Order: sequence, then structure tokens, then C-alpha cells
Amino acid sequence: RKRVLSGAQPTGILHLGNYYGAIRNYVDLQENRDAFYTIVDLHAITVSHDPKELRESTRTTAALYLASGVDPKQATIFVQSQVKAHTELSWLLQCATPIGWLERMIQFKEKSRKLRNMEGDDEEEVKRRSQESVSTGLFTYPVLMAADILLYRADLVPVGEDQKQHIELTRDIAVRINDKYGGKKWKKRGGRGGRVLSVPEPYIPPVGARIMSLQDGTSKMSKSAENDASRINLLDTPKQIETKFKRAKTDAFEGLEFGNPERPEATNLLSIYQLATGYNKESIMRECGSMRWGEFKPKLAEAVIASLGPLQSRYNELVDDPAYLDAILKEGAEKASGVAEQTVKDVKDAMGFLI
Ligand code: AQP
Repeated sequence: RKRVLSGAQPTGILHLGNYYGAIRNYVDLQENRDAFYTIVDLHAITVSHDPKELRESTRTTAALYLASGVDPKQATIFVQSQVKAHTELSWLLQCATPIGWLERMIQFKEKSRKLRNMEGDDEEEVKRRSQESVSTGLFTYPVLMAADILLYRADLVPVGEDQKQHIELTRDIAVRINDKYGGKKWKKRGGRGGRVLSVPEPYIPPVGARIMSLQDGTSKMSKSAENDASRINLLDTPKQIETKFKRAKTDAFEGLEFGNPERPEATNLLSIYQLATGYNKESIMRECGSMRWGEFKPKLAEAVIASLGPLQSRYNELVDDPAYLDAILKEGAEKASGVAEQTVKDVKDAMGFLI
């Protein structure tokens, strides 16, 4: 069976972007594949964090996986930090990853720019501010992510568009390890097919791979954006959802349409409607093409509220039973450790460590 691995950071409540871009596909992919879904808490500390919030978010994220339909009977659900192999493999991979590869990562550039809290590219100032406010972990984050994926020899990684570059890096790292330490030498030591690590593919959905902020159709919906009105959190109340859509940025064009580059907000809101209802673009255009925003927005809110309803009820049942969640995470960590430790052992052996 093909292997699937993916994860989300417990940096707040998952939002519609996380759901449509990734979590919904976790559910589809668990059916016929050997799936591992993790809550990547070690990634959550690459920027400043509050320990109490991290603890809470970790449990909330796990409960939201389950509420979204991730099934512990089909998939292994675990917390990253409870499987020691992640940090161990990360170090081994870091030593095989050139700095230049990491310097090209767009997410690092964007997040560190935000942390430096400055406009412009004055090199000296960038350097001074980075030295104080950007952690080394934020820089090496994509290598930890590569370890997350490679540990499980994943074939497929369901993610949103923003993670595509990190998956490409993961592939490059795997190929580099295979080139350096695989081949005949490794085969002689019992390695399968001469490959120390499997090279994964991203699984990016055709619709929903990049849900945009409700306040700016050119930047992605994100947990860390300061303005809560920029996103629909999966646990928002119907009233909050209505208000957020009501206040969502729109434009002054007549009618509604998908795909006009001058109307990123229209494409975004229509795409959310498409995802929430399951209708195709043609029928949405027939239904809403000539609507005004004031007519469309309540309809959109209603569709999203209806689509999140069952998820929210399941979530409420789960939070009443913390022992159930703990048991699933414990079992998940044990199963994941078994698989992950074998991979670390293989990589260490191939690299020349005594095992
Ligand atoms: N806006 C989005 N549209 C589609 N997919 C998205 N994902 C994130 N934002 C969108 C996908 O959701 C999964 C989990 O994301 P994450 O928690 O690992 O971190 P992120 O990509 O950094 O998401 P956020 O919400 O923007 O978090 P912060 O603000 O904390 O960095 C991933 O598969 C991601 O692609």
C-alpha cells in the first residue's frame, strides 16, 4: 500500500484554508492508503510561542483532525514531538543540506521579514534585525519537515500550494542522501533497491490549494495573521461566520466571476462557495453570476455554516472525552515510532554510524 504523510502546526485553530487545502484530503486519502497524520508541534516553536497555548492547540488540532473525519482505525494520528526520530533524522539531514537551498525558501523569507517588522532590503539593517528576532529553527524548519515526511517513506504528501516548495526541497534532500549513501554500498548492507530514502510527491488539490485572506485576496488565509476577520476558523460560530463574510473585502465590478486576475476576492469567495457546496463552476455561475455582493455573501455564509455544522458537533463530543483523544495519540505515537525508528536506523547505517 502507498504511504501518505501530512501534518498541520498547532499554532491556533485550523481555518478553512487548512481544511480545504489539506485536511479534507487527509480523509479522502486514508481510505486506500497507509496514512500517517501528525500534529507538528516542533514546528510551532520556530516562532515565539506560549507554552499553555501550545498545549491547548495541540489537543485542539488533534480533535479537529478527528472531527474532520480522520479515522484512527484507518490512519495513524500522532504528535510529532512524541516520536523522537523526527529531531534525530532532522540533524542527519541538516548536515547533508546546503545553506543555499534553505536561503531560497519563500516561507522563510516571508516569515522572517514579518518578524523583522521592516520594509525594504537594506542589507545591514536586515542582518542586524534578523540576528535578534529570527530563530535558527525558523531557518532549518524545512529540513525538519523533510524528516517528518522521509521517516515514513511517504509516497504522497497532501498539502496546500504554499508547501509545494518545501516538498520539492524534501525530494532534493532524499535524492542527495540516496546519491551520497545509497547505491551498491547500501544494497550490500541489505538496503532495498539501493535507495536509502523514498522520494515523495506532493498531493495538491485542484480547488482549495490556496484559500486567500478575507481581507486581501492576494495573501493567503493564515493562522498567524493578526486580524481574525481575515479567516474563518473551523470553530467559529454561525454569527461569526456571517459577520466575517459580511465584512470581507470585495470589489466594485458588476456581477460575480471566477478567474479574473483583477478580482482575486471574487475568485476566492466563489471558490469557497464551490468547496462548501460541492457544486461545479458552471452551475455556480448560472446561480450567482449576476448577483450583487449583498446577495451572495449571506448565501456563502449559509453554505459554509452548513458544511462546518457536522464537524463542529463531532468536535464538541470529542472535547468532552479527553481520555479518548489521549489514547488515540498514545497509540499513534507508538505505531509511528516503530516505523520512524527503522528509517533512522537505516539512514545512520548508510551514513556510517555504528548501530
Ligand atoms: N490558505 C491556505 N489555503 C490552502 N491550504 C493552506 N494551508 C495553509 N494555509 C492554507 C495548508 O494547511 C496545512 C497545514 O498548514 P500549517 O498549519 O502547517 O501551516 P501554514 O501553512 O503556515 O498555515 P497557516 O495557517 O498560515 O499557519 P501559520 O500562520 O501559523 O504559518 C498545510 O498543508 C498547508 O499547505
